[in-house]
Amino acid sequence: PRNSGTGPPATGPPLRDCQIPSPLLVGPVSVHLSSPLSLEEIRQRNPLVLPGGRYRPPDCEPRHHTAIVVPYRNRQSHLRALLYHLHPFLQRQQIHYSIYIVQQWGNSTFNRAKLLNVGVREALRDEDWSCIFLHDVDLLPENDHNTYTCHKQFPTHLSVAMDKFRYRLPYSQYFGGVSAVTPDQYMKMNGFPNQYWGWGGEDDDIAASGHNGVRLSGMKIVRPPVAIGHYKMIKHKGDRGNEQNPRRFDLLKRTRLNWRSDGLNSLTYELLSKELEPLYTNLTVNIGEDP
Ligand code: UD2
Ligand code: MN
Repeated sequence: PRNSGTGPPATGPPLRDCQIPSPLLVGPVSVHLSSPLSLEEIRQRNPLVLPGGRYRPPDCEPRHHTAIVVPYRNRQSHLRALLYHLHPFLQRQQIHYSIYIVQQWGNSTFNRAKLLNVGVREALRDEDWSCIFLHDVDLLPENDHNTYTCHKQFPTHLSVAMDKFRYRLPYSQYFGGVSAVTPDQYMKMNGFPNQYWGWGGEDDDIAASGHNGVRLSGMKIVRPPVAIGHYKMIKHKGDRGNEQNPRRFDLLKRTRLNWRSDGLNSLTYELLSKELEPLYTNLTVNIGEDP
């Protein structure tokens, strides 16, 4: 069907499928980080983006439906830089997409993985997304051949070559930064762990614990070629409220015991608001605090 909820009404003949690869791709793009534009200026440059940060290609039927989920607190300038780069990037890929900013309410210790769980659950209430991206706010993709779509069988790790790691994979089980799962893969993993408060470990919990990553339950991780998976990370210091988690090493030892009971099936939170901003859907959520 032409419509899955948010598109314009179906009138006239059906659209033809979007071409693969998209004819709009340009390959490497230079990502400059100096003084990002205002949200209003970014909105003006992306006139086809609908409230909530939604988009579908106007002249072909998209083959991919991707929700971008961003864990977030207090990173205004990074958010502007991300929206500035990501909207045109995704439009060139001719994907049907929406951007969700999952904002942790209050001052308790930050919990990236739990925010991701909230984002996945809330995004799937909106739409039958075929792919869900888990995206740090400070990472900007530098090549639009790195498509924001999912592999049918296996979780994908996209940010394989970042400037901060001198454009190499830092270690083979690394799963941080930008990754993607289908809803099925996500269910199979029982989502992400909810118990990692503060910086570190939560990404390794998925990929690096034991043989092939127990949480991956037999799945492996697929990656784009290093030449394509280039990202710039906006330079930043550690945030207040996201200090290194000293318990991460102990938690990682227990993944094998815990993963079936800690994740999607144990997720609790209170959604405080959901606002359809011009360039993104803003979810403000109370996820509690480190017990
Ligand atoms: C690395 C990983 C990241 C995650 C983290 C450990 C890279 C590029 N990324 O990021 O995926 O595994 O280590 O937890 O290696 N955030 C806020 N506000 C805060 C704190 C964090 O919005 O106050 C969000 C934001 O989206 C940020 C992400 O959490 O990009 C990760 O935090 P970080 O950027 O401080 O950590 P970093 O760069 O070491
Ligand atoms: Mn970062």
